Amino acid sequence: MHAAKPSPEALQQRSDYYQRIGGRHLTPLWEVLGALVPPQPRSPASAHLWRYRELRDQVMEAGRLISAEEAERRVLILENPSLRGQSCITQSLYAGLQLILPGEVAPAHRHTQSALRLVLDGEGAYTAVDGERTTMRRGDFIITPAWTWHDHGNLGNQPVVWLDGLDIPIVRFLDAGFAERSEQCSQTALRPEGDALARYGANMLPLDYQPGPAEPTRVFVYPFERTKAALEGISHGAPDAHQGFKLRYVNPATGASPMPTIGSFAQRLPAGFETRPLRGTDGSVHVCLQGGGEVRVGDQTWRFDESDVFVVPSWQALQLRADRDSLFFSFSDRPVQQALGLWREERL
Ligand code: GTQ
Repeated sequence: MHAAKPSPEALQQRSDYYQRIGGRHLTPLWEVLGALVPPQPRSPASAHLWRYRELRDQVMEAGRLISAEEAERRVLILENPSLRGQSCITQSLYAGLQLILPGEVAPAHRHTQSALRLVLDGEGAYTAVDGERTTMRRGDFIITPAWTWHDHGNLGNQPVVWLDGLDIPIVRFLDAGFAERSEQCSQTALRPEGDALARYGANMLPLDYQPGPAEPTRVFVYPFERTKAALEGISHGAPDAHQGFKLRYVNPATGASPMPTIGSFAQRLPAGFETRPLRGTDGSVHVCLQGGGEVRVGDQTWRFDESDVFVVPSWQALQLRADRDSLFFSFSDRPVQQALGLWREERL
């Protein structure tokens, strides 16, 4: 049953009433209920693709205008075109393109926001996380979990560029942000490079190590070599119609996401393969690490090439076509939604 249409007088009375109660910081639910409790997600975010060729030119220009040290982090934020001024790529996630030039240092700091890096370009840089360095190579997935000390440096002779992904909007929403700068610009190495991967990432664990269920992994680098080998190793039989060959990165000690707020994935589509449309409640950010083809989000399509970045808003269907054998990295807030019982996916 639909209610009868109110008379103009009744509408005027209501509007006067809203005005009066507004002065007392009250507002009627019935005027906004549909928007507050929508039948399905209607993300204010847009789909968008950033071409790496253009991104690289823009960030190299920043390299001529400000040093990494002065900037603290020399990063161009990838802002969702429908969320300008909010420093986010989806409602819950931040992405940025970071540049570090030869000889530069991005000084050590820590914050309650969790960060990931996906290395795109150049050789010779490192990230140090809580006293251990890792050399950054293209395709490597590196994490700096909440409240870990981290600094970046470039000991080589090429500019190094990577994509940052952080949970900045989640921490902002929760008003739970803390940060501090270290007195030491570059952390002293407490352990040799490779220690964490050997200790926690070789299908073995230290005997006295008992991580909690939401604890981030001590493995802070997932080398591209290993990811590629895993994707090749599962590439037999028919690819999944909606995802091709896809794996999620995990904390090897728990099977949970490497960090509690950001889920991360690696995907391979064989040349000529086209996925069926797939949508999920987690808006996601994708990077093409190898190959090229076409991406369709809703009714928009783009060509993608190596190192291009694209964002897919919540509940918009994603379809990919690989013209060449293609590899993708992606991240989203899926573990948050799963922990809260909110995550849904639909195969179309
Ligand atoms: O490298 O620590 O893109 O603190 C934004 C905030 C990178 C970082 C960002 C950060 C960092």
